[in-house]
Amino acid sequence: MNDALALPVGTTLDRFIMRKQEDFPYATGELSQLLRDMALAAKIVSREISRVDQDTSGKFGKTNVQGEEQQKLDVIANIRFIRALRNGGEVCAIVSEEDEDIIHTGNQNAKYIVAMDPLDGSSNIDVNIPIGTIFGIYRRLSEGGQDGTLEDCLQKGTQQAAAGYILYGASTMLVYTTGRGVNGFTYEPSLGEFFLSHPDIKIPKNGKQYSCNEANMGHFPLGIQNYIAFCKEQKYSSRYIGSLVADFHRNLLKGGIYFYPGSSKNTAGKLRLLYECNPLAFIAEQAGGQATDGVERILDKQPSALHERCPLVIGSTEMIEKVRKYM
Ligand code: AHM
Ligand code: MG
Repeated sequence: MNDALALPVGTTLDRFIMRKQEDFPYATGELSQLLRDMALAAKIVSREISRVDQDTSGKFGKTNVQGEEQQKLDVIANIRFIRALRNGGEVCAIVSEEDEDIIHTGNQNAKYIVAMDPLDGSSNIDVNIPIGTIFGIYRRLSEGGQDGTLEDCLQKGTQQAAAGYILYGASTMLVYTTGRGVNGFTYEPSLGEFFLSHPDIKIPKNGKQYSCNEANMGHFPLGIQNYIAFCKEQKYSSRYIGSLVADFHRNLLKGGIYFYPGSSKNTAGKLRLLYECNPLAFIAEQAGGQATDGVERILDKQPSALHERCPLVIGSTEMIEKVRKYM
């Protein structure tokens, strides 16, 4: 059954979450609370992004675990999400793009793990172009009463209890799934609420847009190069923002394909399995699309490290199947 059935457009996120919890008589409400905590942090980060001043603009002056230069907003978003999850009490451990090690929240009896990229699309932060937050939520495997473990964090994408993203664009949107369809909520800042705006999102089976960094074409696997040639023959449009959330969101609503393949320079590509590929793969599949690394379904991949990278091909089913033929 889909989550959105019987709930009208305009339903607040809080009410939506509460009503969905009522569908499960034995639900304890912890995942619901966690989702509300994510939404609270999203509102705060949305505000920080839209107010451009010296506290929020520009470089932070340090590099993160990936060796990438951090922007002030990367750091602010990381702090805000961690704080919301720590105070919310439902998460024992967090994996963040901005931190090398597992972040233990001190909530040792909490049941959930969150893997997140607090602010994705770093190169677009200071130029008023859409950026996003990506998150995947897992149930811990270890017993409560202690910190979450590495094993808790290195679960396959199939084990996600929920996943979502926040898009900070012309409007701020929260899109998430708990494995019963995908629903999108638009933030109304004057009211401080997310409202259901995109119930039961289904990605079109086919599309006419492809998104990749074509400057890297010469380093892509031959199969991908041939697929791009096919897209051009078909007169598809090339649409690449360079913010994964924004590119994915457009393709989700309109039909299309995004790829960041491995290359001769970086065989595993650029994107991170735990907090970029897995959450979006869960959403894509729940919306009727697909996600693969070119060989294997993303959600079936066994992670071996917190910040492991993996090639990503994601979007409309017929387009992914076509790429597979080329690969
Ligand atoms: P980030 O997590 O450092 O922001 O990197 C991820 C981003 C994605 O949002 C985007 O699709 C990709 O990197 C763009 O990379 P490139 O500039 O190589 O095309
Ligand atoms: Mg990222």
